[in-house]
Amino acid sequence: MKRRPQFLLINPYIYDFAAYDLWSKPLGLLYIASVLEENGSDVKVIDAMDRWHPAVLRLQGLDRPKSRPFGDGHFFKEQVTKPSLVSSVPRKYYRYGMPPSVLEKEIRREVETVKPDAILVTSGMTYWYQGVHETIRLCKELVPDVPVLLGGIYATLFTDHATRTSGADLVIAGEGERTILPALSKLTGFEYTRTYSSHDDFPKPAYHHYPTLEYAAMMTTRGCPYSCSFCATHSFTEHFNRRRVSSVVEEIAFYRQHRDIRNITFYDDALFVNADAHIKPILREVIARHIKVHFHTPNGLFARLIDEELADLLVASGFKTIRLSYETKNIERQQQMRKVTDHDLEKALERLQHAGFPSRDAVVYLIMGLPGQTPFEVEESIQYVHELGARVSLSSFSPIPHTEEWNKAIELFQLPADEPLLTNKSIYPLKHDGFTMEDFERLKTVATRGNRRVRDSVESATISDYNVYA
Ligand code: B12
Ligand code: SF4
Repeated sequence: MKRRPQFLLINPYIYDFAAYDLWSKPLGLLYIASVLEENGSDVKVIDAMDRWHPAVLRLQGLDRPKSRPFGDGHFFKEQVTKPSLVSSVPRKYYRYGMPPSVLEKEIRREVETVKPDAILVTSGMTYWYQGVHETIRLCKELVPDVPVLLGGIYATLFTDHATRTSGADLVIAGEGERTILPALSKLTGFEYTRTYSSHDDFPKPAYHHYPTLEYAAMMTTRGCPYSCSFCATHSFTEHFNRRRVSSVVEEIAFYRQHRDIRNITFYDDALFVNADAHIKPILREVIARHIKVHFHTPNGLFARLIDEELADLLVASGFKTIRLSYETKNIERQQQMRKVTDHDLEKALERLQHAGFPSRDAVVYLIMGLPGQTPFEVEESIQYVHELGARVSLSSFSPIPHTEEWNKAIELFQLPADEPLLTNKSIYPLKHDGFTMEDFERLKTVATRGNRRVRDSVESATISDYNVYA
């Protein structure tokens, strides 16, 4: 009988100035896990960022993590010395998730039970690459003859850096569901013949690797039809595409019925695009089938696309977290970005309020620190959002490779083009001479104080202030 291929998949721990489990799951790695399983392979997953991991709970003397009512919560963290490159940033630096010694034990246990044919490591934000490199090093120390493959966001946006410095045997950029089988065939000699023609063909992400799951992240679309100057979405998925309504509803129902999941978060970049053919029928079906879940959208939604019907459906189907992209009050910049106007934002908030979602519970994303932007512009934008009765989440701009703003920032601020650490949103501000660090801190305080005023303006605010970026 033929031996089944064995793979170990790892989501590394991270280093950062701040991090929070805002419904964070390594969704891409879980898709790859299920593709491998569907094609006759055995898979083990170690998620070093799982707050429910027994080894991480043991460290803290807990039997369950302290989550908030919707399943989000703080990661386990330990303060560490800042890398010299970022030592001038006046903030503390932490490692979040499973400590390296614990990860080592977990890997050791897995590879001693069954030696894998390959280890697949994912990578999140570009500036989290240290944890990725350390994880690969660990794997190479423990099982030097097992090939390590690296993919994910860092691997896609800094492919050359990852190839040169990560220690992985193979770095694969972009979506992995279609590329992983041919790559593994070549590397291990196993024969995989299956090809996937559309996103609807992909099996459901492999959440069965989590014994306890408080929430699930999902994607109903891939890519985005717009092309904002600071966004790298096109590097992952070239063309926007939607999954079938029935397959999305099936997935939501599955999580509710088979895993008792009550919180679902959408990772889509463009959830509301073609709403009449996509999100509206999905939500109508969720309502008709009485699937009782809370929906959350940590990514900014396109305010212009929220009409009265969509606002009603969002409220009736159980949306609890709604974050809207607005970015700035500066009209010239709004036109440049071709995104959202004041009118769009006002209408969206009005329609949500009318449908029963109070403006004080909506969070509006503003961008801070774009090349050419001034602190005054940001302050004016904050004030405007607060006047509309909504809360603000400030997203510090950081340049991302393969975007228009990256080219501008590299030139303007003479940034080294090959150091992912400097793409951290807490570091870039130091390079921006239009903003001082004090400006950033002051604006964050203005936003937080205003948010508190908005929240406290009515006694029964329902969503707590989780401005993780502040
Ligand atoms: C969802 C999301 C979030 C979520 C959290 C995601 C999480 N898992 O924790 C939230 C909303 C919290 C978030 C926050 C932020 N985000 Co974000 N986010 C995304 C988004 C939209 C989707 C990521 C995702 O999960 N995709 C779904 C899965 C299916 O894809 P995937 O993980 O990439 O995996 C695929 C491939 O990479 C590959 N793959 C993955 N692993 C492996 C392994 C192997 C071996 C192989 C072969 C392949 C492979 O195959 C997978 C399947 O196709 C991306 C944009 C995008 N479209 O990618 C931005 C993105 C990653 N975010 C970005 C940014 C800027 C941010 C913020 C900094 C915004 C801000 N200014 O505050 C914050 C930072 C948060 C922090 N703690 O520091 C940037 C990247 C920044 C960077 N320098 O890395 C992106 C690219 C968007 C952009 N603007 O261009 N984000
Ligand atoms: S910022 Fe949003 S709307 Fe703009 S290209 Fe990226 S995902 Fe699309």
